[in-house]
Amino acid sequence: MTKTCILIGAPIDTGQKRAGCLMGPAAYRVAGLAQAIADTGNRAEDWGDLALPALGDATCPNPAVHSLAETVGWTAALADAALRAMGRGFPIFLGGDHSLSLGSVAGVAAHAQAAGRPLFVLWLDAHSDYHTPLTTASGNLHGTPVAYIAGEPGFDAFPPFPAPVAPERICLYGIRSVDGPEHAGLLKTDATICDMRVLDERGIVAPLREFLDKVRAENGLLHVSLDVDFLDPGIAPAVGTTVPGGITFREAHLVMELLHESGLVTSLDLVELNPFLDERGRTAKLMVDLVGSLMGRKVFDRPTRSFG
Ligand code: 6HN
Ligand code: MN
Ligand code: MN
Ligand code: MN
Repeated sequence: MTKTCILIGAPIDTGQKRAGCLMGPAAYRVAGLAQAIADTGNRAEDWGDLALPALGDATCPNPAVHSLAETVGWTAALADAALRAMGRGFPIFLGGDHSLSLGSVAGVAAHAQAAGRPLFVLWLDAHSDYHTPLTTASGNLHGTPVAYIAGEPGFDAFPPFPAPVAPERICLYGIRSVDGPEHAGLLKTDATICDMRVLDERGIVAPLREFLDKVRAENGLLHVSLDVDFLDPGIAPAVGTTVPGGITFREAHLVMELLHESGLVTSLDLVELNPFLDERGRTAKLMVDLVGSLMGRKVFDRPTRSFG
């Protein structure tokens, strides 16, 4: 089925401390995202970049937390855009750091609730991003979206999450860096944790298929959040939080190909690209190629599927 991809730029870098992620949306456009989508026979509609609304007052008892008012503002702007875009097509959020998912997933969740369908979230990341504003030691709010999405307490400064996603509908896939408080929080949930130990032992396909089967069984919507640091730093250097031992080039494409084949994905975040750290655009280009695979680009188009 032909999809209309709606590109929504979110030039955010206040969710962490290193400058540069705000150039992400521009880098994706330069790397040819719209054309890569068109090449798969789908449509791309670019809504341009969102702007940060006027800042309100926001306070947090954890003194480490910074840029709270900015993050709350972006969250509201993104939630609004996400809800509008879900009514028209397949939104692709161009970050910007991962704090953008506080808003993108909030809007997607509001749409799912209105549609009467359960939302599932696949988090492709080196990190679990399960801090709350109360537990983060770095104070970087890009480390918090999964806890917000799951409805954890501690987000008083933020709009209440519209329809929290039950942790059993969340899959953290590729993780290899989890802080103590995140670990403690996650242990209390039944989120699906496909950390690198699991993927090394079982391979990348079976655990992903199991999660996709659950989405299908419940006729769910599926939001995919793709953090650049999911990928091994050797192939994707343009991110401020590299962690060794990541997903390889072919594994990443295979994940995207399986997601395409499932037909289940309804929205996507591309986050944490810092073009200032890139090498001749290779990370931006890889992310664009991965979107191509997610949208159906194939090396060899078999008339009938002969595997799996
Ligand atoms: N990301 N856990 C670390 C922190 O500062 O809280 C890293 C967070 C990384 C965030 O992956 O989007
Ligand atoms: Mn992340
Ligand atoms: Mn990460
Ligand atoms: Mn931390």
